[in-house]
Amino acid sequence: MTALRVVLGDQCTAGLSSLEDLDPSADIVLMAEVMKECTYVPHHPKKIVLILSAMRHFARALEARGVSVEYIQLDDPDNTGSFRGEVLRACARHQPSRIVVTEPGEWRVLEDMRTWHEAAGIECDIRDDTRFLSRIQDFRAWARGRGAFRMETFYRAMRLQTGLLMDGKEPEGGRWNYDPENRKPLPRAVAAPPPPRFPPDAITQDVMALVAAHFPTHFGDVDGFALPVTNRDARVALADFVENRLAQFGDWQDAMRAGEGVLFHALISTSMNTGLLDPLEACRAAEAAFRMGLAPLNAVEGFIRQIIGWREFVRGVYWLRMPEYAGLNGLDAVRPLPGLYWTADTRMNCLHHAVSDTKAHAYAHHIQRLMVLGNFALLAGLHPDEVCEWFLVVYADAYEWVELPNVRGMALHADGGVMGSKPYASSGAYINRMSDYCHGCEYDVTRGVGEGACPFNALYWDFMARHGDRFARNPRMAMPLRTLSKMEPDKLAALRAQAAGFLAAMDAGERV
Ligand code: FAD
Ligand code: DLZ
Ligand code: SF4
Repeated sequence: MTALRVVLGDQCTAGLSSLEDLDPSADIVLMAEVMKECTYVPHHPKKIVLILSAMRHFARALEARGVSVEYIQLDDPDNTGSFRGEVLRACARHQPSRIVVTEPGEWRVLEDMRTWHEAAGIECDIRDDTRFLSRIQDFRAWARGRGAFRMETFYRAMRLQTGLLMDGKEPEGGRWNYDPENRKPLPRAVAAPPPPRFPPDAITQDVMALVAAHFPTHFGDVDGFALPVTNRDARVALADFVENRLAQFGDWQDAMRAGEGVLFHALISTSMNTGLLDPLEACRAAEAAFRMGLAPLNAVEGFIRQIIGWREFVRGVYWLRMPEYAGLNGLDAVRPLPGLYWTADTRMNCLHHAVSDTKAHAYAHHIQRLMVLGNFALLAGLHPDEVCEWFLVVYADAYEWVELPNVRGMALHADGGVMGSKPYASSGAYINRMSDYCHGCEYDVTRGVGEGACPFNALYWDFMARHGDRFARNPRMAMPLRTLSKMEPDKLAALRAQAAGFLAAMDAGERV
């Protein structure tokens, strides 16, 4: 009785639920590089390299354990180009009695998977993804009956569930959340140790050549690819972070510096999202560093919160609210995405660096994504569909389950406040405080109007004026709205005219 066990590109995990009861003497694992997954959005070439190389390494690791793996390469002439096509082709070849698969990370793939059983005429067992700490049904049960549910409440439940940083039933140190201590600007004298690089082996080099040949027009390139593509390397990357950057992760978590994209961040999202690194293992390694006195509580709590809090929470929101979540546009934003998101050709130094880093590395850290790229999109009223697609394309860690709530919800506030109780809107002052971008900028961050004034300032007040009524009853928006209401009408009019002029120039394709 052969089972066909289908493993997707972001499921490169030895303990995957679909492999749990695998019988090596009878079962076949199917892994397929398919054109549809490479092009449903035109992914950054480094993202495609990461996934295809991780798949090839994982297939070898399974074979080394005696598992029969049917591995279909992208340029196989018989490759049908889709999961469905490859599953049906494998069923015709092997006549399995059933298909076993772990639920995917994207709604569109789940929809497709649900048709496999009928198309193949055999049972298709779609199993829970146990790599997450909170199952989809657990999150649903937790969310039921809560009008507004917040990450912080969920996070506390996850701390209790995992026992991470707990002192009995109380949080370690007496507080659940040390975020207020994690917003320090980075002094010039502080240097961040560079993260380790994982030079491509022969398998990765083959994949790089394949990807460079097939996707020459995609944003970015394969050059300099150095991400972990195996479980072993992902664990080396984690250990390096814990040893060299974790202790300062908290303090400088929100800081940005021109030319240094990673700073004290962990650079492990690509590994966790591809299945190469266990999120709980990452949290336990950080907790151990705290217990040994090697990293302070604010850093370790902050890191653990990102993983068992935010990462699990966004996935819960995604599966709870799909498919309608993908269409939400709560602030009625309609402006097309400007070309500068692809070219980095802008006078705004912060955006120039955030886009350039993204293009070079398929990575930008959280604050670059939220407070520069996302903030600008929010203030300028860019259409959520276009912004979401951009974020899905450009980051090596992007899958819809994590990208969509972060972009449509957290950054664009298009979900009516599910992901955040207030929009993450800010003027240039925030970027100036948290980075050195403004020093090298053609614009003047201290000015709101006139030639050379920082666009973020006028756009911020224009945003507040446009949406003031919507946020009037939101206590977290009281302060900026009070300032707005006290503003001289002439001053506000000048700021709004400045914003309108800037947006018109941007829409006309001028270099802004
Ligand atoms: P660190 O800053 O070192 O954090 C450690 C880990 O915490 C990350 O690896 C990640 O797994 C987790 N984490 C932190 N914040 C979040 C969050 N908000 N949501 C989910 N996990 C989080 N993360 C993705 O994995 N894929 C995405 O497509 C993605 N898109 C984003 C888009 C926007 C607009 C924003 C604001 C955030 C997005 N994030 C996304 C979250 C976060 O920016 C990245 O997880 C992080 O930058 C990855 O780098 P790191 O491993 O160095 O993270
Ligand atoms: C993102 C991606 C890419 C680029 N290519 C493949 C592939 O060729 N084969 C594969 O199995 N998976 C790939 N993936 C990951 C899938 O898109 C991912 O599994 C789904 O989006 C569900 O999370
Ligand atoms: Fe960005 Fe404004 Fe600072 Fe320039 S001055 S880097 S546009 S925030």
